[in-house]
Amino acid sequence: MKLYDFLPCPFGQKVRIVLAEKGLSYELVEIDLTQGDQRRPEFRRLNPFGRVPVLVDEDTTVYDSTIIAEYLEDEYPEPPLLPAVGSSALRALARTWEDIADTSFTVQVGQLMLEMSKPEGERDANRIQRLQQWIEQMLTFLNHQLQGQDFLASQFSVADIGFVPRLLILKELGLDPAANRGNIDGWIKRMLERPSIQNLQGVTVQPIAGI
Ligand SMILES: N[C@@H](CCC(=O)N[C@@H](CS)C(=O)NCC(=O)O)C(=O)O
Repeated sequence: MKLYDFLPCPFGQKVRIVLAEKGLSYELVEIDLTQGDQRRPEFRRLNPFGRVPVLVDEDTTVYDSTIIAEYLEDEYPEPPLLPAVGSSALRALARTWEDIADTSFTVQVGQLMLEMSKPEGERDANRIQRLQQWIEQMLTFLNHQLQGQDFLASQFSVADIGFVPRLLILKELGLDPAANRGNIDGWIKRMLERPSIQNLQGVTVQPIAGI
Protein backbone atom coordinates (compact mmCIF):
# COMPACT_ATOMS: atom_id res chain seq x y z
CA MET A 1 0.00 0.00 0.00
CA LYS A 2 1.07 3.57 -0.63
CA LEU A 3 -0.20 6.56 1.32
CA TYR A 4 0.18 9.97 -0.32
CA ASP A 5 0.19 12.41 2.54
CA PHE A 6 1.50 15.66 4.02
CA LEU A 7 2.55 14.94 7.60
CA PRO A 8 0.91 18.02 9.23
CA CYS A 9 -2.45 17.28 7.54
CA PRO A 10 -4.97 16.22 10.22
CA PHE A 11 -6.91 14.08 7.73
CA GLY A 12 -3.76 12.18 6.81
CA GLN A 13 -3.07 11.79 10.53
CA LYS A 14 -6.50 10.15 10.93
CA VAL A 15 -5.62 7.62 8.24
CA ARG A 16 -2.16 6.96 9.70
CA ILE A 17 -3.73 6.19 13.10
CA VAL A 18 -6.12 3.74 11.40
CA LEU A 19 -3.24 2.05 9.51
CA ALA A 20 -1.18 1.78 12.73
CA GLU A 21 -4.11 0.43 14.76
CA LYS A 22 -4.66 -2.27 12.14
CA GLY A 23 -0.94 -3.07 12.01
CA LEU A 24 -0.76 -2.40 8.27
CA SER A 25 2.52 -1.47 6.65
CA TYR A 26 2.67 1.03 3.83
CA GLU A 27 4.98 3.30 1.93
CA LEU A 28 4.55 6.97 2.73
CA VAL A 29 4.81 9.25 -0.31
CA GLU A 30 5.13 12.83 0.88
CA ILE A 31 3.13 15.43 -1.00
CA ASP A 32 4.54 18.75 0.17
CA LEU A 33 1.59 21.14 0.03
CA THR A 34 3.90 24.10 0.65
CA GLN A 35 5.73 23.27 -2.61
CA GLY A 36 2.58 22.73 -4.69
CA ASP A 37 3.13 18.95 -5.09
CA GLN A 38 -0.67 18.53 -4.95
CA ARG A 39 -0.95 20.32 -8.31
CA ARG A 40 1.42 18.00 -10.16
CA PRO A 41 -0.26 16.00 -12.97
CA GLU A 42 0.91 12.65 -11.56
CA PHE A 43 -0.78 13.41 -8.24
CA ARG A 44 -3.90 14.84 -9.96
CA ARG A 45 -4.25 11.51 -11.73
CA LEU A 46 -4.72 9.89 -8.30
CA ASN A 47 -6.98 12.60 -6.89
CA PRO A 48 -8.35 15.10 -9.42
CA PHE A 49 -9.19 17.44 -6.51
CA GLY A 50 -5.50 17.62 -5.53
CA ARG A 51 -5.97 16.81 -1.86
CA VAL A 52 -4.22 14.47 0.54
CA PRO A 53 -4.56 11.84 1.90
CA VAL A 54 -4.79 9.33 -0.94
CA LEU A 55 -4.40 5.58 -0.43
CA VAL A 56 -3.36 3.23 -3.21
CA ASP A 57 -3.86 -0.45 -2.43
CA GLU A 58 -2.83 -2.53 -5.45
CA ASP A 59 -5.36 -1.49 -8.15
CA THR A 60 -7.55 0.55 -5.83
CA THR A 61 -7.14 4.30 -5.31
CA VAL A 62 -9.16 5.89 -2.52
CA TYR A 63 -9.25 9.49 -1.33
CA ASP A 64 -10.94 11.35 1.51
CA SER A 65 -9.94 10.22 5.01
CA THR A 66 -13.42 8.96 5.93
CA ILE A 67 -13.71 6.87 2.77
CA ILE A 68 -10.16 5.56 3.22
CA ALA A 69 -10.98 4.55 6.83
CA GLU A 70 -14.14 2.77 5.62
CA TYR A 71 -12.19 1.02 2.87
CA LEU A 72 -9.57 -0.17 5.37
CA GLU A 73 -12.34 -1.35 7.71
CA ASP A 74 -13.90 -3.38 4.88
CA GLU A 75 -10.62 -4.85 3.63
CA TYR A 76 -8.83 -5.29 6.96
CA PRO A 77 -11.58 -5.64 9.59
CA GLU A 78 -9.32 -6.55 12.53
CA PRO A 79 -9.09 -4.90 14.95
CA PRO A 80 -12.40 -3.15 14.29
CA LEU A 81 -12.54 0.63 14.38
CA LEU A 82 -16.30 0.79 14.11
CA PRO A 83 -18.87 -0.89 16.37
CA ALA A 84 -19.81 -4.39 15.15
CA VAL A 85 -21.93 -5.00 12.05
CA GLY A 86 -25.48 -5.32 13.33
CA SER A 87 -25.04 -2.54 15.91
CA SER A 88 -26.44 -0.10 13.40
CA ALA A 89 -27.26 2.66 15.87
CA LEU A 90 -23.75 2.62 17.34
CA ARG A 91 -22.18 2.51 13.88
CA ALA A 92 -24.25 5.53 12.89
CA LEU A 93 -23.18 7.28 16.10
CA ALA A 94 -19.49 6.63 15.37
CA ARG A 95 -19.87 7.91 11.80
CA THR A 96 -21.76 10.96 12.99
CA TRP A 97 -19.00 11.92 15.42
CA GLU A 98 -16.32 11.28 12.82
CA ASP A 99 -18.19 13.68 10.53
CA ILE A 100 -18.57 16.24 13.34
CA ALA A 101 -14.81 16.03 13.93
CA ASP A 102 -14.00 16.57 10.25
CA THR A 103 -16.49 19.25 9.35
CA SER A 104 -17.18 21.12 12.59
CA PHE A 105 -13.95 20.88 14.57
CA THR A 106 -10.80 20.07 12.58
CA VAL A 107 -11.53 22.65 9.90
CA GLN A 108 -12.28 25.41 12.43
CA VAL A 109 -9.12 24.68 14.45
CA GLY A 110 -7.22 24.83 11.15
CA GLN A 111 -8.76 28.22 10.37
CA LEU A 112 -7.80 29.49 13.84
CA MET A 113 -4.25 28.22 13.30
CA LEU A 114 -4.03 30.03 9.99
CA GLU A 115 -5.35 33.30 11.46
CA MET A 116 -2.99 33.08 14.47
CA SER A 117 -0.03 32.48 12.17
CA LYS A 118 -0.41 35.96 10.68
CA PRO A 119 1.64 38.86 12.05
CA GLU A 120 -0.23 40.30 15.04
CA GLY A 121 -1.31 43.51 13.25
CA GLU A 122 -2.88 41.54 10.36
CA ARG A 123 -5.00 39.19 12.45
CA ASP A 124 -8.78 39.45 12.34
CA ALA A 125 -9.64 39.66 16.05
CA ASN A 126 -13.38 39.12 15.48
CA ARG A 127 -12.77 36.00 13.41
CA ILE A 128 -10.40 34.65 16.06
CA GLN A 129 -13.02 35.27 18.75
CA ARG A 130 -15.78 33.59 16.69
CA LEU A 131 -13.60 30.56 16.00
CA GLN A 132 -12.52 30.28 19.64
CA GLN A 133 -16.17 30.43 20.77
CA TRP A 134 -17.16 27.78 18.24
CA ILE A 135 -14.33 25.47 19.30
CA GLU A 136 -15.20 25.95 22.99
CA GLN A 137 -18.83 25.02 22.23
CA MET A 138 -17.71 21.92 20.35
CA LEU A 139 -15.50 20.90 23.26
CA THR A 140 -18.42 21.24 25.67
CA PHE A 141 -20.57 19.14 23.31
CA LEU A 142 -17.79 16.53 23.16
CA ASN A 143 -17.39 16.54 26.94
CA HIS A 144 -21.13 15.93 27.29
CA GLN A 145 -21.03 13.01 24.84
CA LEU A 146 -18.22 11.43 26.87
CA GLN A 147 -20.24 11.52 30.09
CA GLY A 148 -20.03 8.02 31.61
CA GLN A 149 -18.19 6.70 28.51
CA ASP A 150 -14.54 5.99 27.77
CA PHE A 151 -15.00 6.61 24.05
CA LEU A 152 -17.38 8.57 21.83
CA ALA A 153 -19.26 5.56 20.45
CA SER A 154 -18.96 2.81 23.10
CA GLN A 155 -15.55 1.56 21.89
CA PHE A 156 -12.42 3.15 20.44
CA SER A 157 -13.39 4.03 16.88
CA VAL A 158 -12.97 6.39 13.94
CA ALA A 159 -15.04 8.88 15.95
CA ASP A 160 -12.28 9.26 18.54
CA ILE A 161 -9.57 9.12 15.88
CA GLY A 162 -11.18 12.03 14.03
CA PHE A 163 -10.75 14.37 17.00
CA VAL A 164 -7.20 13.40 17.96
CA PRO A 165 -5.10 15.42 15.46
CA ARG A 166 -6.46 18.88 16.19
CA LEU A 167 -7.48 18.36 19.81
CA LEU A 168 -3.94 17.47 20.79
CA ILE A 169 -2.51 20.77 19.55
CA LEU A 170 -5.19 23.09 20.98
CA LYS A 171 -3.12 24.06 24.02
CA GLU A 172 -0.50 25.52 21.71
CA LEU A 173 -3.23 27.79 20.33
CA GLY A 174 -4.11 29.01 23.83
CA LEU A 175 -7.18 26.79 24.33
CA ASP A 176 -7.09 24.11 27.02
CA PRO A 177 -9.52 21.38 25.91
CA ALA A 178 -9.53 19.72 29.33
CA ALA A 179 -10.08 22.86 31.44
CA ASN A 180 -13.32 22.27 33.40
CA ARG A 181 -14.00 19.33 31.08
CA GLY A 182 -13.05 16.28 33.09
CA ASN A 183 -14.42 13.79 30.57
CA ILE A 184 -12.13 15.19 27.87
CA ASP A 185 -9.22 15.11 30.32
CA GLY A 186 -9.70 11.35 30.85
CA TRP A 187 -10.28 10.78 27.13
CA ILE A 188 -6.99 12.53 26.20
CA LYS A 189 -5.12 10.33 28.68
CA ARG A 190 -6.71 7.22 27.13
CA MET A 191 -5.78 8.41 23.62
CA LEU A 192 -2.17 9.05 24.63
CA GLU A 193 -1.83 5.49 25.93
CA ARG A 194 -2.15 4.17 22.37
CA PRO A 195 1.11 3.60 20.43
CA SER A 196 -0.69 4.58 17.20
CA ILE A 197 -1.13 8.05 18.68
CA GLN A 198 2.13 8.25 20.66
CA ASN A 199 4.07 7.59 17.46
CA LEU A 200 1.99 9.78 15.18
CA GLN A 201 4.12 12.15 13.11
CA GLY A 202 3.22 15.70 12.21
CA VAL A 203 1.10 16.68 15.24
CA THR A 204 2.35 20.25 15.33
CA VAL A 205 0.97 23.73 14.82
CA GLN A 206 1.54 24.19 11.11
CA PRO A 207 -1.09 26.20 9.27
CA ILE A 208 -2.34 24.64 6.01
CA ALA A 209 -3.97 27.03 3.58
CA GLY A 210 -6.06 24.52 1.62
CA ILE A 211 -7.81 22.65 4.41
N1 LIG B 1 -12.31 15.74 3.34
C1 LIG B 1 -10.93 15.51 3.03
C2 LIG B 1 -10.15 16.77 3.34
C3 LIG B 1 -8.69 16.67 2.88
C4 LIG B 1 -7.98 18.02 2.95
O1 LIG B 1 -8.57 19.06 3.23
N2 LIG B 1 -6.66 17.99 2.68
C5 LIG B 1 -5.90 19.20 2.62
C6 LIG B 1 -4.69 19.14 3.55
S1 LIG B 1 -5.10 18.86 5.25
C7 LIG B 1 -5.29 19.36 1.22
O2 LIG B 1 -4.87 18.40 0.62
N3 LIG B 1 -5.23 20.60 0.72
C8 LIG B 1 -4.54 20.88 -0.50
C9 LIG B 1 -5.19 21.93 -1.33
O3 LIG B 1 -6.40 22.19 -1.13
O4 LIG B 1 -4.49 22.49 -2.17
C10 LIG B 1 -10.42 14.30 3.84
O5 LIG B 1 -11.04 13.98 4.87
O6 LIG B 1 -9.45 13.65 3.42
